[in-house]
Amino acid sequence: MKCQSACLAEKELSAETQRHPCYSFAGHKKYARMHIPVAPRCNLACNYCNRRFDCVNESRPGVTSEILTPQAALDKYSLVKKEIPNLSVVGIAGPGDSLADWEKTRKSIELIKARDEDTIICLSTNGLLLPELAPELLSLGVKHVTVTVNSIDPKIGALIYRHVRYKDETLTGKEGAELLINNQLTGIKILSAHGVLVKVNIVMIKGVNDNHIQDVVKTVKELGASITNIMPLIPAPGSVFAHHEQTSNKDLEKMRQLCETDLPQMRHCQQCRADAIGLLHEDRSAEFSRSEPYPKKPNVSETYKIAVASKYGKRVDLHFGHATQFHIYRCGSDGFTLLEKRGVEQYCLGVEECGEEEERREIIIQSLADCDAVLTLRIGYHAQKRLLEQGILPVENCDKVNNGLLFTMKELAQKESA
Ligand code: CLF
Ligand code: SF4
Repeated sequence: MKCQSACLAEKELSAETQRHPCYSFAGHKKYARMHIPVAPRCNLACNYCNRRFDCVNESRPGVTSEILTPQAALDKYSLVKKEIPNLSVVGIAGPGDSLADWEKTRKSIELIKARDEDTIICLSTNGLLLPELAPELLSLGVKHVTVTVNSIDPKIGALIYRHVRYKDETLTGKEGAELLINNQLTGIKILSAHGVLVKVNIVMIKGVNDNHIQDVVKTVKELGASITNIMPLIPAPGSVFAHHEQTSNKDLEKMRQLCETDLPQMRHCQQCRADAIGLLHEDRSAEFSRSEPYPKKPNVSETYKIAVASKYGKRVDLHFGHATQFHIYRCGSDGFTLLEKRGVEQYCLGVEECGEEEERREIIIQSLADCDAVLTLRIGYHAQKRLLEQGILPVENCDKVNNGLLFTMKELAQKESA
């Protein structure tokens, strides 16, 4: 895989960073990370963000994470560490900005460091507060920080950020973007000069900053950043860029190739959730999500048919593309009834080898044509789009099936009343 040669050179990494699954390509197959969702607040308004979802700078638009107090995050960490001994990193990636909610972030770091000195602490931030908080990060021993820098030109920044909230003032347009960019670049310089490995995330937005990304990479390189992670724009429903074209993998890869002459490129990013747990390619957050009491029966007038991607019918625990069968439920005000378990592999048998992703996706979608909604742990942008075109609502959730069904019914009822 290309990344093997293009990521940070393994032999040059410290023993600690070799255990970091995002910074080390080899490490991502061996070591797990856990995100603790302790920081819900944010001080920016990015046009690709819908605050119902996790911070898009490090995550993808998905299911809003539960919020934990620092103490609850420590308790959860202790539980996860018992179950996943190869857990090496605790990351704070929102669901807002880790520095905008500094007190909670700081407390969480202190608690986890006191429990396990060897656990690597990692932060992701929009960088607005970096210059003032970098000294604290250094004294806490944080050595891995991700900063999202989408532009170094305030004119372009003004197209990406609606406003910047700084010291009780709200700045807009070029003025806001200029302040943000200055703080991001100053913060990267301070951290890098003190031995922190700074990863810079860049959201590639077609027609907005795509012709400017090489300049961003060159600039952050000069300031000491170690690696860049160019990520596609995934349009979030309800955001300003909701209808903006999604960045294609082809364009993304072209850009990474251009930029890797300056800095190593990360290619194994999963754009994970703010409460992700496990190996990067094997999210186990559903296993550790808080058990909510069984919800009351829904108060809806309609009856819905909902397809659920679930291994055993207990939790919503499968990605749309990985599901070989769906549990089909009838859902109404009288509760939920399992109608059938519908295999999707059988729908693929007629297509030779069923190897084409698009073809397989289409077959699955057609097999669910009688459903009102599809409930999955995760679902890709194109599958979501196709389902919506068919009048089927895609819903992401990582709870028990019953709770997920209730959530989906509310979403369906809301859609109808909109
Ligand atoms: Fe989390 Fe980010 Fe730290 Fe990794 S994730 S705060 S650097 S521990 Fe990793 Fe996930 Fe991609 Fe982030 S795969 S979204 S790059
Ligand atoms: Fe949303 Fe993250 Fe931007 Fe804040 S920094 S507005 S949470 S994408």
